[in-house]
Amino acid sequence: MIFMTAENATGSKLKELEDEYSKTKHNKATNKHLGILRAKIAKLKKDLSAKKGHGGIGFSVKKSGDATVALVGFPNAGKSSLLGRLTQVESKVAGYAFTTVSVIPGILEHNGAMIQILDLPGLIRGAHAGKGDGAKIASVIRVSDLLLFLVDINKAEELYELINEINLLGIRPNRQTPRIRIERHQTGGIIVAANNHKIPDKDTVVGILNEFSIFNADIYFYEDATADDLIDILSGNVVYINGVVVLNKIDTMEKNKAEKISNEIKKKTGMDVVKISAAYGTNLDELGDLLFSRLRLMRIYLKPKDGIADMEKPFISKEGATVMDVAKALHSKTAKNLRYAYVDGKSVRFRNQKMGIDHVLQDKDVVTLVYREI
Ligand SMILES: Nc1nc2c(ncn2[C@@H]2O[C@H](COP(=O)(O)OP(=O)(O)OP(=O)(O)O)[C@@H](O)[C@H]2O)c(=O)[nH]1
Ligand SMILES: [Mg+2]
Repeated sequence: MIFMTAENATGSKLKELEDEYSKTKHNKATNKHLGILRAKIAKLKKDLSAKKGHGGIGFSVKKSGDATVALVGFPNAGKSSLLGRLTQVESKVAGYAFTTVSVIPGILEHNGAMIQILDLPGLIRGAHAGKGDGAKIASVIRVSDLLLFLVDINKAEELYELINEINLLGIRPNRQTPRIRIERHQTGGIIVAANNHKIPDKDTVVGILNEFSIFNADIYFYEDATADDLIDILSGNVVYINGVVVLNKIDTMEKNKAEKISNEIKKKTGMDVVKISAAYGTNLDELGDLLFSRLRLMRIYLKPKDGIADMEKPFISKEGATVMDVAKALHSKTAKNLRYAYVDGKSVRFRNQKMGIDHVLQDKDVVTLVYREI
């Protein structure tokens, strides 16, 4: 006699739905059906991961520094070589695949910022379906601030497979959380408000909501959205992280050819692309600049009231930070006594302009904080 656990039953139901999904032809007539199938699949996955629980499935890694970047790539792309070049950390490099088997962190110091770089095992095709260490790798990727897609320029087309795999793991590079709001009620059915935005037809929206056991709700779309965007919001375990593309091993390719490949990727994906050689250390400064700006970091130079600014050691802050944010990060207790600041740099029109505590600073501003005398 074979006993089936609830988890097993959900798993086989999932397999059944995935099979049906892959067998169904995609066209206008099957759109709604496919949308609802995807919703069913997402709901089952959500139930499954809730049962398993998230604790303990990932590699353990402690975040440190001002921000964290995950190296994402197929085996042999050169992730460990790059980590070794960017940081002082040595991660085993070898001419065969699957050399790295756990997470190896290093710190890149660039523009005064400490950027944590995580070397990860190579991702493989089918990782989302539980092949290799997919789930563990995904758990680390999910908590990082930026994805660095590393591909061997000789196999540049693998980038698209890599992005696809990442999407299937519930990670959406270079996307924002879809602006959809769902207000649940006791009665009244489903009411859709889309204000002329392009969204799936009402039947599909209702069908998807029903799959997640929502039968009474007002749903507001604040922008164009697809059935998948709605499913992402409902399944609640999708993350939105920016990514950059790094083409490695350019030492093995003629310059014009490499340029052409890089331009094509830029055009197709809209992502920033840097060409490097991890083996020879080519263009690593350019890569550091890109990481710094895509992490939305900025340098603030602090100047004492009657002294000179420390141009060696900037205070690292996040884009959008105000004078008050900097004061708080420096010293949370004295921040309440902050009165104003003198600011020099891109965010002001005059030199040493007197600005209020809500003034938004910019990269490389020189700031003198003035506190109330107590
Ligand atoms: N020519 C050339 N070879 C490189 C470059 N970067 C890495 N390699 C070689 O590519 C192979 C794989 O490098 P690794 O750094 O181990 O690759 P990985 O992505 O960490 O591989 P896994 O840990 O197996 O996923 C090694 O033989 C490296 O010497 C480069 O810029 N140019
Ligand atoms: Mg490696």
